[in-house]
Amino acid sequence: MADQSIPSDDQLPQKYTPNFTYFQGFWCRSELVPNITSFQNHFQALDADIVLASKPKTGTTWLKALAFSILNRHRFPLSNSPLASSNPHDLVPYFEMTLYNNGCHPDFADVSSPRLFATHLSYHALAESIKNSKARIVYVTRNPPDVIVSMWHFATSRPERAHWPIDECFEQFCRGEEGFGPFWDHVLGYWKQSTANPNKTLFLKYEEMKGNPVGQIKNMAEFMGWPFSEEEEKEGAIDEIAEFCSLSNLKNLEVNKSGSLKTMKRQTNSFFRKGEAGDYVNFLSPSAVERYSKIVDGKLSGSGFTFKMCC
Ligand code: PAP
Repeated sequence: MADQSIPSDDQLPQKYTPNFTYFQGFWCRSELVPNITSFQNHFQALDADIVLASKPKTGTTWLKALAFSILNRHRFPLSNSPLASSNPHDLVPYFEMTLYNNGCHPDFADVSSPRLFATHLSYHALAESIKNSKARIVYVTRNPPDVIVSMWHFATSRPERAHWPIDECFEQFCRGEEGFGPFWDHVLGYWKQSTANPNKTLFLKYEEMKGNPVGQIKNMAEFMGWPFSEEEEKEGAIDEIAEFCSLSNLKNLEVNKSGSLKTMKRQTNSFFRKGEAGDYVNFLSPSAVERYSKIVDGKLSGSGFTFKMCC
C-alpha cells in the first residue's frame, strides 16, 4: 500500500478522544506509542513467522485459538492442548501490547518455529521486516456494527466505564476515533495487501468463519503452510479443531471463566460473550446502522470490498 496516503501526525482530526493519540494515521491509547515505535524499529521477522492481524473485537481471540491449534496439532493433541489451561491471548502475544510493552526488547531465542504473533496495528504500521520477509499475515474483519456493540460490551465490563453510553461509543466509531481506527482504513490496508499478494496476506471475515468454520480452518492451514493431510481430514481433525475452538467450548473452560490474563490486565472471561453475527440489531437503531453503513460504504467505495449487513 502506498505509504504516501498516511496522514501525518499534525493533521489531527478535529475531535479528540482523551487518552488516545493520533499516531501514524490511526488512533491508539497514548501509552502504546513507545511500544509501537520499539516494535517498528527492532522487530526482525523470520520467513516462517505468522502474524495474526485484526481490529479489536473482530474475532481475534478465535483466530488466535484456531491458528495456535492448527500449527501445534502435531505437538499437542487437543486433549492436551495448552488452550485448555491458558487463554488464547496468553499463548499468542501482541507486539504492541505485550512483547514490546514498557520498552521491552523481547528475547525470541526459545520461541518455537513457526512463531505466532498478533497485532491490532494497521498494515502500514507493521515493522518493515514483516512486509519484506516471507512472513505471512492472517487478517480477520467483521461487520462493523457488531464490532461497535462488542466493543461497547467489552469497555463497559470494566467498572470505571460501566456507565459509558452506547451512543458515545457509536459516535466515536462514526468519527473513526476508536482504538486502532478508523475502522475503514484498517480494513482497506489489509484488503489491498490481500488482493495484491494473496500468498502473503489472507483476508478472513468473521461471518464467513461462523458460516463455515471447517472450510475456513482448512483454508487457513493451507495458507499458513500447514495443510491437513487427507488422512487427517478423514479422521475429522479439522472438525475437532472447529469444535474445540468454538465459543461455547472456550468460554466454558475453567481458565476462561474467571481470573486474569497473565500477559495483560484483563479478565479472561471478557473476551467471550455471544459471538453472533447481527447482534447489533438489539443495540443500535436502524437509523444509526444506516448512518454508519453510509460512512463505511463511502470510505470503502472503489476498493472492491464491502460489508454485507446481515439483518
Ligand atoms: P479482542 O480484539 O479484544 O481480542 P475479539 O476476540 O476480536 O476481541 O472479539 C471478541 C468477540 O469475539 C466477542 O464478540 P461479541 O461481543 O459479539 O460476543 C466474542 O464473543 C467473540 N468470540 C470470542 N471467542 C470466539 C470464538 N471462539 N468463536 C466465535 N466468536 C468468538
